[in-house]
Amino acid sequence: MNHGANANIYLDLLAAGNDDPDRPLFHRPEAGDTLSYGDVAHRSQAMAAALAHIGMVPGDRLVVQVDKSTDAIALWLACLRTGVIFVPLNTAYTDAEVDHFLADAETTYLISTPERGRGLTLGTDGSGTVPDLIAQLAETGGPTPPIYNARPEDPAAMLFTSGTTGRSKGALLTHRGLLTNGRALASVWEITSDDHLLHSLPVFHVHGLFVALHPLMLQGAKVTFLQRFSPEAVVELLPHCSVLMGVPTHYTRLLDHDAFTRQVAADVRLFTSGSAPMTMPVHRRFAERTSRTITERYGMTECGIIASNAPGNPRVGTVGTALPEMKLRVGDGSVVEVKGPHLLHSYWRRPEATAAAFTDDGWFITGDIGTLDPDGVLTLSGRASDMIISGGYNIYPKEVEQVLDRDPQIAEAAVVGWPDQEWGEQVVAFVVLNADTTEETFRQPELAELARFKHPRQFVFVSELPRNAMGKVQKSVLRNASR
Ligand code: MCA
Repeated sequence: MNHGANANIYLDLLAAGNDDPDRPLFHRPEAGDTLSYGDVAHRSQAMAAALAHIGMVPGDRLVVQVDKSTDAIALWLACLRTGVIFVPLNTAYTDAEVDHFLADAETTYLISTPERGRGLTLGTDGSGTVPDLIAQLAETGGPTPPIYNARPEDPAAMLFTSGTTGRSKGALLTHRGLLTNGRALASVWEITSDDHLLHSLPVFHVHGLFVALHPLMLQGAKVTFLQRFSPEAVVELLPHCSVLMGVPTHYTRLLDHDAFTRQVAADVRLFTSGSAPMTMPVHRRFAERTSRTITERYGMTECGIIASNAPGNPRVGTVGTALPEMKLRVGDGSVVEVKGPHLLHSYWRRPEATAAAFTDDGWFITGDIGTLDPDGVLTLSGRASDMIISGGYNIYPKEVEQVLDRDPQIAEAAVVGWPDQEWGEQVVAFVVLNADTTEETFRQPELAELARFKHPRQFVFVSELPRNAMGKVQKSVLRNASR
């Protein structure tokens, strides 16, 4: 759609409501109601007025750590409307972790849950100081700010990621990048206004917030919006839906649930999986149970979705071909490199990190290892970095090691991922104890500053860590110790 000079993706995401404000957008099974495109536009407009009221202006960063709700989505849309950069954070992050991100984003604007009570608050049920402010402004009839006139390259959101290096950086994602990615996905996945997505992903990551929602909203389609993933809820609601997007852990949990049957999956035309590799046994079990295949796709916070299989005919074990407008190649050390309009603008205030993330000829270095077949089909085989992916969450070993190294019982520690049936990988800490600590006296280290999903599930005691001639810990030896 052409909105004159304004490249704000807000206009595209809610365009379906222009002619038909009553068109359903979010069906909310927990609340037992449905919000239309018009309702969501109205709510985001009221939230935009609230953001303007507290003094936020285009380019300001708003850190948001709230539980999943349609109001959280309205807040994302409100940020687009006002030109404020939306910075969503995992709800599992501790206050210490959030403080780090606030400092890095150079902002004091924070919206948290009513339970945490930090900054302004937004609950899942219309509670919190943000809804209170909206109600107050509605009474006093304050002004509604105009829709921010965005240039295509303006940042819309900032998502923290450690890329391949392990140091947290804010990836600035642009209006153009999000729009081209959303449109490309709608095209490759053949999303139409008749589609109905079952949404059970968290909305603080690119996957649940952009990959899942945008292609559907751009097409004026409908979304059944679950507050959290549970196999029971998915089994109940899936028969009414045509699309399900998940991480491999969602699919293993569904397969472990007897009520997930062939009938439940029968009318779903597209199952996608990403954020972590799907194993062949899970693909096989899924096909046996449902006679359907899971469409794997490949993405990254910095790039959105890079490659995907097509619905219906996925080449199982591959992540498909590059999306329209994206280019793929395999560079030095078999590392996958990409180019195209979806890519991040830059890392927030880190020009060196931005420069280091690209090759001299302008390709983004993903850090994933892969091969391209002559038809351009990409198969991933691993990562160049030590990053662990557990249940679709990225975990950086260094961050955990730094906390373990401060424990007086520990001389040194090395953290790796071991294969795990449910989580894909689980966090394992190899620990060399100090002379005055034994395996018997060892107590669980103090890890309270780290989100719980980063905590080691196992401690393995060793007398020394394996090192190469340069003195570098050989993580591959520790990873292979699980076999
Ligand atoms: C929760 N726990 C975890 C994880 N999630 N442990 C390891 N890895 C995890 N991912 C732990 C909690 O710390 C807690 O442990 C216990 O599990 C229960 O927590 P709860 O929140 O109730 O767990 P859950 O609801 O069962 O969550 C599991 C989940 C969730 C549904 C698989 O992790 C999830 O939805 N993951 C999707 C992630 C995702 O969307 N990633 C996209 C990023 P304790 O009891 O010890 O406290 S990647 C991306 O965006 C790119 C672009 C891409 O390609 O998609």
